[in-house]
Amino acid sequence: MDELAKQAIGVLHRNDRGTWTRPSPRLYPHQWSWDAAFVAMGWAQLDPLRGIAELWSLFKAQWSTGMVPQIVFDLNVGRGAYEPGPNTWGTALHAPPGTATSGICQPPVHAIALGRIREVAAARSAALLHEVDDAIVDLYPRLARWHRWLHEVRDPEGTGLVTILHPWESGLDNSPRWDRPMSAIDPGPCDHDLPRPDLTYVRQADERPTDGEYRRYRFLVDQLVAVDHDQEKAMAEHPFRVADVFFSAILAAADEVLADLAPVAGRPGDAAPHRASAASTRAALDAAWDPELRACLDQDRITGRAIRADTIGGFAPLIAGCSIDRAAVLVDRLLGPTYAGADGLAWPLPLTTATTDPRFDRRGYWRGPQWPPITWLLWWSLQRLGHRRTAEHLRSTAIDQLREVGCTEYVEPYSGDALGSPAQSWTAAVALDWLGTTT
Ligand code: 2M8
Repeated sequence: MDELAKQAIGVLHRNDRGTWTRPSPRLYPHQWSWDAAFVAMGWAQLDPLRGIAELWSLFKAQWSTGMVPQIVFDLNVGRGAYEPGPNTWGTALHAPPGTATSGICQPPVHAIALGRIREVAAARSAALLHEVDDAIVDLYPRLARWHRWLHEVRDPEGTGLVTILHPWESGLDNSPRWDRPMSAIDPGPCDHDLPRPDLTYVRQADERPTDGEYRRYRFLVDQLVAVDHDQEKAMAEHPFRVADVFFSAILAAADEVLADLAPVAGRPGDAAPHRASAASTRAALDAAWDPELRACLDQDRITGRAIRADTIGGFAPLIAGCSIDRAAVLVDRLLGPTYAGADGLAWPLPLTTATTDPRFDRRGYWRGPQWPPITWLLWWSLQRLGHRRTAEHLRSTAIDQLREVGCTEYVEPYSGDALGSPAQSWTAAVALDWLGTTT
C-alpha cells in the first residue's frame, strides 16, 4: 500500500474514538466541528458508513436552535487536558441532554463532506449508495436546520454574510484578519487563571497563540456566557462581530451541495431556496471585493468598515463560486509571487497570509504557514470552477508535501518544517481523499 496512505490510516485509527475522531491525540482531545467534516471524508475512503457515523456524532450535539457547536467535549478526558474545557462555557442548558459542548460554531463544511461521502459510495456499489442515501434522509433535516440558523441568526438582516462572534468561529483563529477588531477589545485584568495545556504538547511555544491572545479569547467566551449565549443580544452588543467572507463562502458552497442532496432526502422543493441563499452570498462577496487589493474583505460590523488584510480569506469567491473573470484574477494571485509562487517556498502551495502583508509570519499560527485542509478546500473549489489543471497541480504538490512532512497540522512554507501536532486527523483525511485510497 502507498506509504502516505498507510500513515494517514494509522493517524485516523490512532485518533479514532469509535464513532468520532480526535483532531489529534493530545493537543485536541475532543470532537471539533469542521475537523469532523474533513475527517468524515477521510473515513469515507475506508468505509463511507464510518464517515456518516462521524457526522452523526457531531449532529447529535446540535443545539435545539440549529447551531452545531465548535467542540463536543469527551467527558472521559481528564480535567484540564484542554482549555477552555466543558465547565467554562455555561452551556449545560443549551446542549442536548447527555452532551457537553462549547457555545460557538465553526465553518459549515458538513454538507460538502456528506456530498463527498455519497460520491465515494456511488463509485463503490449500488448497495452502499443505497445505505448512504438512507442516512442522508435522516441527516439532511439537521443540516438544513444548521444552515437556516446561520442565515437567520447570524445574518438577521439578510446581508448575505455570516457574522462570527469569536476568531475561533472562523477556524483560521489567529489570522491577521482579526488583529484590528481584536486590538479594539480591552479584556481588563484577568481575574482567573489562564491555563495553557496546549503549550506542553508542541515543540515550541510560537507554534501556538500567545497568552495575550488567549486572554482576549477567554474574555470573549466570558462575554457570551454573561448573556447566556443569547444570540440576539450578542449580535447587538458583543465586542467582536465580524462578517467573515471565508466562512460565508463555505456556507454558499455547502448550500449548493445541500440543494443537490435535497431530492435524495425526499425534499426536492428545498433545492431552489438553498440555491437562492448561495446566490445571495455570492452577491455579498462581490460587494465586499476590494479592487486595489484584488481580494474580498471581511466587514467589521462594529465599526462598519472593511478589514484590510491580504490573507487567504480574500480568496473566498473561489470557494463560493464566481465569474470567470474574477476566478482568473484570483487564480493568478493564488499561484503568483505573494502566495504559492513566492520565491524560496519548499512547495508551491497557498499561504495563509500574503508574503507582502506586513503581518506575514512564516511560523505564526494561521499567519503564513500552509494548512492542508485549506489547500483541500481550494482544490475542491477550483475543480468546480473548471480550473482542473490548477486543481490537479495543487493536489499533486500537496501529496508530495505530505509524503515528506507526514500528517502534520501545518507547514512552515520555506523550511518545510512540520509544525503543530504531528498526527492531525484532518491532514490524514485530506491525504486519503486526495489519494482516493481504496483498501
Ligand atoms: C484550532 O483551534 C482550536 C480552537 O478551536 C485551538 O487552537 O485550540 C484551529 O486550527 C481550528 O481551526 C481547528 O478546528 C482546531 C482543531 O483542529 O484547532
